[in-house]
Amino acid sequence: MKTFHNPHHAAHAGQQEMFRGRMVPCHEVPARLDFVLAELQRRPLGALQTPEVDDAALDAAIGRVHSARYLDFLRGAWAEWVAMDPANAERDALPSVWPLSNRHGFRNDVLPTNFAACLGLFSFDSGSPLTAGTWAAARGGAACALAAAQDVSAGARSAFALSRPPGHHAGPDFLGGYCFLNNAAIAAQALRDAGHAKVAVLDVDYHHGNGTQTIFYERADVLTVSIHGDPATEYPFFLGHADERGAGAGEGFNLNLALPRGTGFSVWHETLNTALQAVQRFGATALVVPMGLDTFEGDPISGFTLKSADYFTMGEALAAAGLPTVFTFEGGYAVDAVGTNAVNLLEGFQRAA
Ligand code: Q9C
Ligand code: ZN
Repeated sequence: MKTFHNPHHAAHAGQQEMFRGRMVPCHEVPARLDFVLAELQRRPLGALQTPEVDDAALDAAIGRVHSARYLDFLRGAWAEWVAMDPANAERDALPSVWPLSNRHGFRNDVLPTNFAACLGLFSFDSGSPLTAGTWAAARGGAACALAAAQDVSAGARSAFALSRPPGHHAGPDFLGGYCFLNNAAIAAQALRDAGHAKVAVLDVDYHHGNGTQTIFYERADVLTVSIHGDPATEYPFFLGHADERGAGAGEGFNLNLALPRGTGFSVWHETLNTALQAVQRFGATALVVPMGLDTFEGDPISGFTLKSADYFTMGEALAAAGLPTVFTFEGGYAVDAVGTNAVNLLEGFQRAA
C-alpha cells in the first residue's frame, strides 16, 4: 500500500492544552508522525509519497464535509488571533467561552465579530490549540486523505493517509479533540463521489469518532461504526452511546460499540467482529478506517490494554472484510510505540489482504 504523508504536519505544533485546571504540554506532537514515517522506512509497505492533488479539487473535497462558515473561520483564524493583540503571535489560540450549542438560549446563528467568541463557537474543548500553521497542516492532511481515496478508487487495495493533526473529532462546523478537518470523512465522501455506492467508516481509535458520526448521521449511504471507551467515563463524553443509531434517512446507519475502561484485546477483537458483521450486512463497497493507536496499553490518556502484537491481528481482521480500504492516522500518544503499532496494523492488513 502507498502512504501519502503530510509535508506540512509539523507546522501544527501546539504548546499546551488545558487539563484538569492547568496547562500541560500537548499530547498530540509532531514526533508522532515522524515515528510512523521512520518505521515505514524500516519496514516498507509500499511507496512513501507526499500527495499531489489539484488545489480546486482539494477545496471541493473539504467543502463536501465542512461548512463554508467553519472553513472561512479556520482559514483566517490565526490572522484574526494576532490582529487581536500582536503579542498573541507567541501564543496558541484556545477558546474560553462557549455557546453550549442551543441550550440556555445562547445563539449560534449570529457570528460574533470578536475572535475569542468565534473560537468558542467553533470549538468543543480547550485541548485543541490553534496555531500559526494549523490551517496549512490540516489542509495538507485533507490532501493526504483525498490522494489515498483517489488511489483506492483507481483500484489500489488499500492506501494510508499519514497526517496530523488528526481528524475524527472534527465535525461539519467544529474542531476539538486535537482535530480540525475530518480526514476520514473527507476520504469517505471522496470514495462516494468517485462512484462507491456504499462506504463504511470503522473507527478503531480509543475515543468515539463524534465528528464523523455527526457528519454522516442522517445519511444511509455512509455507515459509521465506532469502537471506543464508554463515553460515560471517557472523552468526548457527550456522544458515542449505543442508542445513537442515526436519524432520518440515516436511521440504522450508525453503530456505537462502547467498551469499559480496562478492556483488553480478546473483548476488543470480539467487538471488532461485531463491527465487521455490520459492515458486511450494510454491503459496503469501500472502507475507511480512522486508525487510532491510543488503544495501546501504554497510552498516557486512554484506558484499553492492547499490546503491540495485537495490532497485527487487528490488521488481519480488517483485511478479511475484503474491501478497498483507506486508513487515516488518528490518535496514539505513547509516542515511542506509535510507529511500531501503526505499522504492525498495516503490515497485518497487507499480509492478509
Ligand atoms: N486536554 C484523538 O485521539 N483529551 N483525540 C482531553 C484535556 C482529549 C483525543 C484532555 C483527547 C482527544 C484524536
Ligand atoms: Zn483517540
